[in-house]
Amino acid sequence: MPANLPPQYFEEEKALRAAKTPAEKIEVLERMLAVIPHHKGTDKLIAQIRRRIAKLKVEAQKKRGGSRHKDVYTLRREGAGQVAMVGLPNTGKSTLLAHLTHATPEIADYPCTTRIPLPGMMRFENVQVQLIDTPPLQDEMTEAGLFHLFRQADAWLLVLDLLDEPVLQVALIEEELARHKLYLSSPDDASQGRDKGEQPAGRVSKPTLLVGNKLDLPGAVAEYERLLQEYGARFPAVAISAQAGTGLDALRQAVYRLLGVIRVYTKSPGKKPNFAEPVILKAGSTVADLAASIHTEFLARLKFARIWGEGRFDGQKVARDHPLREGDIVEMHV
Ligand SMILES: Nc1nc2c(ncn2[C@@H]2O[C@H](COP(=O)(O)OP(=O)(O)O)[C@@H](O)[C@H]2O)c(=O)[nH]1
Ligand SMILES: [Mg+2]
Repeated sequence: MPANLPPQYFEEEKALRAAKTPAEKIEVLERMLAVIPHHKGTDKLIAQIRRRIAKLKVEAQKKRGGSRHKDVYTLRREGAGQVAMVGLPNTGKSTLLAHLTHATPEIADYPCTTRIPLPGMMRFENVQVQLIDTPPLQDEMTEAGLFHLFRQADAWLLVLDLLDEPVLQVALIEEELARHKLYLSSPDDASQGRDKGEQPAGRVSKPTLLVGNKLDLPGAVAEYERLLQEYGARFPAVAISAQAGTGLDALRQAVYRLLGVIRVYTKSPGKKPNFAEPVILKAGSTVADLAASIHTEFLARLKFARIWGEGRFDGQKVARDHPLREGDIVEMHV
């Protein structure tokens, strides 16, 4: 056993002994990986845990009947980011996915129609964002894999039924997620440097948007106002009717903002930029990050860039560490 493991590691060891199903064990092992410091002394332990996860995944699949070739809770990220819906039963998650994407989830007025996650691509302007419809959160019935999915996503949409005590729903969701060391993060956390995604103690916090749904029903507006009073200072929020399709443009925009990314456009000298295909980068990225996202070799050869954008001289020559902004057009010179 390598020295200097944090106390959280030993907490997770206890949790591992208590875990029953392969999926639960996988979740705990993943949290362990998140708290182990990376250095020479821990290489072996990390490798061991990874092997154990791999074995458990095979076991978990066999348990489900072996017919499924992949873990339904692990979805490959596509587009500008992966956003998971989180909510109690019947809040309108599947209706929302059907309205925003080409996916065709099952929708019904009884709980738990959605049993496995379903992804779809949502368009916002010239960007595609991956939205994932999920089974509802509900106490012991929720499969551990769902929390794995939440942990992997870039951001969360809390889909709330405005006519069913939305304030209470947020509190319940927050409590349930916290049990799995998952936390809702506000834009404030990010600006104060508190939100680093993976934090110590296997904690993960994700940018969260509150989505008050069923705005078409009487009484919904007043409930939305109560929700804002309670949580409006902590989280961005939108009110929508997934069924009637109202408020969806504001929702698309809010989802894009939630991702904390910027769009930039590349161009070749003497040519027009390609506005149809933005390059998506984390906010705060530099010219060098852009070059690296294209090809590592390209980064090595990069000498300087010219930039067009708001608050810049057209074609201004900048160095590789120059920070980029939303909408910048960049011409790279090698
Ligand atoms: N009035 C109204 N009903 C909605 C709205 N969105 C969903 N519903 C209804 O709420 C029920 C649950 O919807 P569903 O999308 O299956 O919820 P999920 O369990 O969160 O996926 C269905 O009967 C939907 O027709 C909405 O915006 N307004
Ligand atoms: Mg559903």
